[in-house]
Amino acid sequence: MPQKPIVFDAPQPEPRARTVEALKAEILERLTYSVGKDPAVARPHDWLTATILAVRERVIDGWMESSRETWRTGNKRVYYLSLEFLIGRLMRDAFSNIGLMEPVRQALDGLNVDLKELMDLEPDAALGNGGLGRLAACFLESMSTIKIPAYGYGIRYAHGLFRQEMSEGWQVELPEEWLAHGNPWEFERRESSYEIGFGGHVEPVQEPDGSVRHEWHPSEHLNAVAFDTPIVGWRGARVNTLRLWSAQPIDPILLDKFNEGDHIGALAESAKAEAITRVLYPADATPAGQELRLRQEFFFSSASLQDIVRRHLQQFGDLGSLPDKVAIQLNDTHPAISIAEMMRILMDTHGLRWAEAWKLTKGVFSYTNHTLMPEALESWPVALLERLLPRHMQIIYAINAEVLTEARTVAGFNDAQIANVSLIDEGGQRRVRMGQLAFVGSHAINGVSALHTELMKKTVFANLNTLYPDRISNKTNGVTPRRWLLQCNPGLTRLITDRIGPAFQDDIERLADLEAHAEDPNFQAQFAKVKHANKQALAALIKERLNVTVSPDALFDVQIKRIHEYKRQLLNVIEAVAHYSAIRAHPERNWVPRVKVFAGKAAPSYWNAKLIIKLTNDIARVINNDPAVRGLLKVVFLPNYNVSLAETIIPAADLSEQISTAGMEASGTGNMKFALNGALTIGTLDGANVEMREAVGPENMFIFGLTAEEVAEKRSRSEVPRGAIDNSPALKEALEMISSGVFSPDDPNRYRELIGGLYDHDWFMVARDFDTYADAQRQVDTVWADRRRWNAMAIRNTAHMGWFSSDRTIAQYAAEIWNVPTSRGGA
Ligand code: 26W
Repeated sequence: MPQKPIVFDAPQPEPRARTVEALKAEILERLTYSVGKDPAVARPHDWLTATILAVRERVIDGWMESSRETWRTGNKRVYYLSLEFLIGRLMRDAFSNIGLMEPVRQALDGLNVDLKELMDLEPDAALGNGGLGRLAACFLESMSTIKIPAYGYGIRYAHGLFRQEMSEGWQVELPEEWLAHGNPWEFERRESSYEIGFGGHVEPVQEPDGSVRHEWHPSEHLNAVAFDTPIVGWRGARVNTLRLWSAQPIDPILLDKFNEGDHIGALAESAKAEAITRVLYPADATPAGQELRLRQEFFFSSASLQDIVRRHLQQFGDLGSLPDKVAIQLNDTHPAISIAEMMRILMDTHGLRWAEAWKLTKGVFSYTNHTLMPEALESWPVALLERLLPRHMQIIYAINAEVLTEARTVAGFNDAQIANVSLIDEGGQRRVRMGQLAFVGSHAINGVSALHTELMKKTVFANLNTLYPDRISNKTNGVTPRRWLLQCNPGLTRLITDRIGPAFQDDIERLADLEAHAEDPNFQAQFAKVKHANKQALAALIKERLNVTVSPDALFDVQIKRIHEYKRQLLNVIEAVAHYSAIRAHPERNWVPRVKVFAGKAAPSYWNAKLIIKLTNDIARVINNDPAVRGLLKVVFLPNYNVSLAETIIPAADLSEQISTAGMEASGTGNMKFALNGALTIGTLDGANVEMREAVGPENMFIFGLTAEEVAEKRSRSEVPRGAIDNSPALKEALEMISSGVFSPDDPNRYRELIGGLYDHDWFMVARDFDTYADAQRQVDTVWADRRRWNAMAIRNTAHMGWFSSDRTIAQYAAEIWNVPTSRGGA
């Protein structure tokens, strides 16, 4: 590999002007010369492309500067490896972060084009399923904001998460086409392409010094081609790169075959290669377990590591300095095969000895765990790994031998403990456990909330934690306040700025200054007015999408997230039924008008989750059309939940539902976004809810339900939930209504089994948490009736969410795991 050091003495262009006039001229120029359209006939999509291209040039100025600086200083780089990046739209984010939102709006005004209309046209990049993917996107933005030289590495899926439509209340999945109009944000880097192999065999080669080197001869080859997207930090602090890999065949067409007349066969190889990056797996809690998924994982891990090692050698020339210059964060176990791939690259390609390679590997890697659910922990059949990645399987065995020796000799583990830390699960079909691999190959392992980290130490990684104490730490998740406050809620941003000044925009913990204004009736009125306007916008959207009329004066009660039994949308829906029945039984009472808003996607193969969507829609139809309810309760399910929809819904929420079975939601991040926007939380003591309660004060949150410990205890006794149902007439009645077909007259048995599960085992504690949940909801009504109290609580929620910024989270990773400096200090 030729190592030519890079010198930045080539002539550089002048940075682009940022005035309205300059932007206007350039948008026109891009429209004409890049899009190839006459302004007279240009369509909105053409204007969108031209506008992004014009602003993009200003982004590029910062991008080049950031990259040059890292080459010049030799600072350490952080690499965030994630199979998912749930980016959403980039336009408002980028424009606002480089401070060009207003000038662009004016420039477009001058061209008679409406910026808002263009923004709505931009596709929402859904290269992720949910929390884990969105966290990766928030982290990228924060790394740029606090000036960490960083790359995100992932896959450029041709089709992101499926589009959800409703057909008679059932979810149907349609392919998602985010690239249909091209993607002006990305740069294809044909020159940055790497060969990726699969299959084949391994040959041991005797070296002159007597040692044995292994040569992997894959039977299949394909290319990984890089596509780069610039990620701008707040006020353009820094611009980092999101590098997504696309799979391409080495030979697009096999001419021999074609000439023999096998036209389909000639293209088959190419289709097989491209299949790897065609679609995102839509399951967010159960591993797909399919070969294609493992191929995706290895494909992007290998391409990323080859790129990282190439860059490192080009700049520093030796591999020994790898841990000083490179930090690689594994976002869950999806990229965990990187541990073995790094060992292979260091030993087989660069000739390092095992001990040295292992030391360097552990020095660069760290791993974040996002879930404890046993069914969500990835493992691969040994036979599959052996066939697809024979060399990696050898390396995994060798790592395992080393770990098990240490466990026996140093820690004195017994057989059960040995079996528990082993990388190989020997129960039944032998499988490689990716969590164990990620753990032993990393110098730091973290959970995503205080509770989750503690549970991690006590459960999945208990023995590994004994063997390698001090590797596990907590890094409570955060969200970027730019997207989740400044951009999505301009009304509130203006109000806060008027009240406490603009400093919070650069130091979000200054939101705490709002505390002093929480009881001010004047400020409360303004705060409520902003919320009301946001609710009007949401009401309009609900009318447009569902043709349901809701009043912005009602309490907006919102649960938006992936549909999963542990997240307990079912609990919420059952409570809605009980409430419905109470309103009908007691029309004379002073009911608080409520709108229950739901949105979220179910994994296509997750039957119960899809049934819960159907149930919500069935219940909505009955309740919304029952004149006896007099509009006091409305239920809506908004289809096709995505980042953009969240940006509209969250600022309009009064109440945020965070009601997972305690111990099951690793952190949650929606919880933080809602509270930041002044919604009150009704929730369990789960994930980051626990820390939010400490931050805002227990009196400003509605906490209910079993604790994680109580849940574990009840499960271990496999106690039958009958009592919970028999002792709660309201629950009993609601369950009977649902299971007897009140909401499904066309198929009265539709929900029998679903509800039967609650009588049977109630794994998710829906029945056992029902009464305390319903009580908490009535408590919510009481506080809502005292609007001054409500508003004060809402303001306090916003005031104390500053700590839940992803800038804080990333600063902690930087100081405690990556050992890199940031513009916030530390390290
Ligand atoms: C292999 C299949 C699979 C795919 C994705 C299993 C598990 C996942 C993720 C761990 C699912 C996920 O998004 N987890 C969420 O991560 C968020 C960010 O840390 C947390 O806030 C959520 O609590 C957690 O559910």
